[in-house]
Amino acid sequence: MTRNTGFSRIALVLSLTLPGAALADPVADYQEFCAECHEADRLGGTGPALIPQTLKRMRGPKVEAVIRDGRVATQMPDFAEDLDETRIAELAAYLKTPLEIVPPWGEAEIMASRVLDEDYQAADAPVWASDPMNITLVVETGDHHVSVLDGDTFEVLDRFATPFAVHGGPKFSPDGRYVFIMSRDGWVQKYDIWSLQQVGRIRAGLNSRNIAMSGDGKWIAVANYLPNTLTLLSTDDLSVAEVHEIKGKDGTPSRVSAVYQAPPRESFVLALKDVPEIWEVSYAKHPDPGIFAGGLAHDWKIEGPTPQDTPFPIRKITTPDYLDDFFFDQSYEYVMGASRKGDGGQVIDLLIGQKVADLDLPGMPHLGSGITWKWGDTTVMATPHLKDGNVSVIDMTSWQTIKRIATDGPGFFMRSHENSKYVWVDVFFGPNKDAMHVIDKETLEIVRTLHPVPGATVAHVEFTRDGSHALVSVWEDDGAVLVYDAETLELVKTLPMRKPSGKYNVWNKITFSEGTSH
Ligand code: DHE
Repeated sequence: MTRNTGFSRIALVLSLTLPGAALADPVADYQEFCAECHEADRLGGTGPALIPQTLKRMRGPKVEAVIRDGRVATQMPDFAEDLDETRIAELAAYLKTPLEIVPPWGEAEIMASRVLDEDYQAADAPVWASDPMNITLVVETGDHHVSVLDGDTFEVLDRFATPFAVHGGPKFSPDGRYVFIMSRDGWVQKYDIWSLQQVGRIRAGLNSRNIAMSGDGKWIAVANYLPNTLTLLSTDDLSVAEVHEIKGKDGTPSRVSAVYQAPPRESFVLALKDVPEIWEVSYAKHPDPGIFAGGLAHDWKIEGPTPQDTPFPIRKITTPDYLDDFFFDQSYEYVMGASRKGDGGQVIDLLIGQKVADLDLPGMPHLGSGITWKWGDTTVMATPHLKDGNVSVIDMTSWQTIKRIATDGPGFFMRSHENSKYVWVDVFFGPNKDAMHVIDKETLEIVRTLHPVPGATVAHVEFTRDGSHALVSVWEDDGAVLVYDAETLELVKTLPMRKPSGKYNVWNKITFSEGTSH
């Protein structure tokens, strides 16, 4: 049990000085009212972890309001009758203080968290008659579920519970049969789309960013903030293949900003948040010894490894600036990174391991949702800005910004499809959050702005396999997925959903469609 005695002392001082606060002892209140579901160490149990790393990231009502009023569509009850406003405020403040001791979360602890469903039965073929390549998943953050949609009829084939607070894109196995879903509390869930059943789940980190699937479909890499590690899981049975501690070349520990796969390079590439380095982790059968010193072929288990060797050797590249999020060109040679300060970017050539260009990218671009398309005789990459109302369009040959498209406010997500002449971008923040811009890929002009539900946030778009329909989230508790004809931009169907966020089409994802994020 982690008892934060420092906080108890503060609580004692407060209780002696603040009128009406005589009984406030947040540590005791936590143990009495919260620990049963969130565990004595605040790292989560049936309820999520109650630590600043998780709470800071959660959108929606403030912590105080959740304690007082409960959280709709979850098992979180209201404590208005048990706790007065002072005790609620102090309890919320306690939850926002970092843990004094982060418990070890290595291979043994991760493996102990693994649950494989006993009643899971692998089907020989899909138990439904839809096109397996046109299945689309909808993450419903309102009540932490995923809906499995037939991408032709838009019928819901299944709706299953996910771990609390899913973040980032789920990753499909290369054949599109399995999907792996990550939550901010570090849980990785494996679900079998053919049999519509969960296979199991494992807690790969205590607070995590995103996951990546290896090109050969054998490994899942989990980027963690807490602890400072990268966890590699076998996709087969979710067992731990390796836990890499993340420390820069000078020994500074670091969080991982994001990890993505680079299939032609047979590697994962990750950016470090607290050290100006990017790492390349090879999962190749025979990693190039000139680049990945200490690497072993993957049949190492048969041969027996020597202790200093690893089947996932790492190459570390020092970068001129810290990278936050990043984006690959279609050849996976170049990494386009956004600076942590959000005032620019850089291009790193992975072949030579050096910066080759600067990017004019102010306004905190959200590169993780950038997309590319052919434009004249070049390819452009476009990304929304999180801090101002612009979309930057960059020529991927010269690395120059060729256009900044003014939008009605900062946006989060962009999407297109090879068969569509339009790019869709949302206005996630501010008074125009109910707007969705449609941009012509050729003229780079906004040709239509949709306001499907006045006042309601609309965000994130995914296309069907053939690009004929665009699915838009009405990101509200009583929300919906709106299905548009992608050519005429007419609404053709409304699917009620609980605060839908991202949507992910099997085909677009496993073929790395240029109109979708990777
Ligand atoms: Fe995300 C993807 C980072 C906040 C919803 N977000 C990503 C990815 C990164 C990222 C690096 C790409 C990972 C991947 O798909 O493998 N997100 C960040 C942040 O740094 C930021 C700004 C702050 C943070 O909280 O960590 C952030 N993200 C949010 C939200 O507040 C969102 C809107 C709501 C939520 O559920 O947390 C949110 N992020 C998403 C979604 C994706 C995502 C839905 C997947 C988009 C896709 O189409 O692939």
